[in-house]
Amino acid sequence: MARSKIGLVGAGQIGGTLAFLAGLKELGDVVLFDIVDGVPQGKALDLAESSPVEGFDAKLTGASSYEALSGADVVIVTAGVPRKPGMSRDDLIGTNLKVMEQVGAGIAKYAPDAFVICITNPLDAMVWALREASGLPPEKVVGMAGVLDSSRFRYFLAEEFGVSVEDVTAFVLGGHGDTMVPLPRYSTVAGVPLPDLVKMGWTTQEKLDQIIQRTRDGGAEIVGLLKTGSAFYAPAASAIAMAESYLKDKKRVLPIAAHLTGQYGVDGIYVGVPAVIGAAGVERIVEIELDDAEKAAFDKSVGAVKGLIDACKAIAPNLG
Ligand code: A3D
Repeated sequence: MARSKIGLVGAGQIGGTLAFLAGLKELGDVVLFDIVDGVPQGKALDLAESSPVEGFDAKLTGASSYEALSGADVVIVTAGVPRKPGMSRDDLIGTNLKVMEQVGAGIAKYAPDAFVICITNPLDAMVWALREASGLPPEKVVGMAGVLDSSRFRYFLAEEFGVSVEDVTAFVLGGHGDTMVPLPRYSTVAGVPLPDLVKMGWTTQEKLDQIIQRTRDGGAEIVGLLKTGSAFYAPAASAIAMAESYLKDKKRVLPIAAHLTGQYGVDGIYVGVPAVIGAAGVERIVEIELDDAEKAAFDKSVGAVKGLIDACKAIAPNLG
């Protein structure tokens, strides 16, 4: 059986880390594409030279033309610009929307059968634009945000409780970052929901609220420390989990930005919800009942995403 092919559009901080993780996990051959000539080629060669030491077999190549994506099974998009201190994700719209239009056309031409994972910010609007520009089926185009947001939440909770990160699960809904909606009653330590853990004295409501706020601000915390760009290790690991579930038909239930068609009362836009990812792409959206407070927070998040999409439509009326 031929190896799978993974196309990475954008060979920056996240792109390089994606290539390394895809190699280490032997998910398939990797093509790194970027508009800056030399960078994808250099990173691919450097990574390939690590393969004998790490013991993985994968062909890693760099390219400056979309043709290199031909026949890709998975395409992960990080092309565009990241934010710098003082910028919000939404400040990136002008630049990154144009990039999504180019990338969408490239994918439509050379990799129309791929499962596409968008990481470029502002995520929920850029994945919508990428889907529009590519014309691919909505179940084959998704955004990575929830896996990262919930991973940050899980990490902070595991630290607070002094337990393994593996035994902490988290359920998040909504847009990426500032408007994400964590659902404590569906987030657990080994199946015990967070509100029960508060009752059991494992933590206080106040501490839990602080952790939720730190999770929402998780991206900004890293931007503030790095000063030259944004997080890349955890975002790359999160997208690789999604790619692996598709390539191996694992049917993992992961929080992703998915195209909704009426679920949660939302139609025609991308919002973060838990979904089953398997060989067909997004195979099922997990729709739970929300209480009034959760619904209000979710609606606020959806409103923010709609605002960004309207801004995209104003800049690029050909989309949508
Ligand atoms: P960076 O290291 O700057 O890499 C971006 C790469 O895109 C650069 O190498 C550019 O040369 C390349 N590029 C720019 N325009 C094009 C184009 N038209 N075609 C192909 N390549 C192009 O950034 P990064 O890797 O740190 O971040 C990439 C994106 O991910 C940014 O938009 C970030 O804001 C975003 N991001 C999202 C999350 C989420 O959780 C959603 C987390 C972290 C970063």
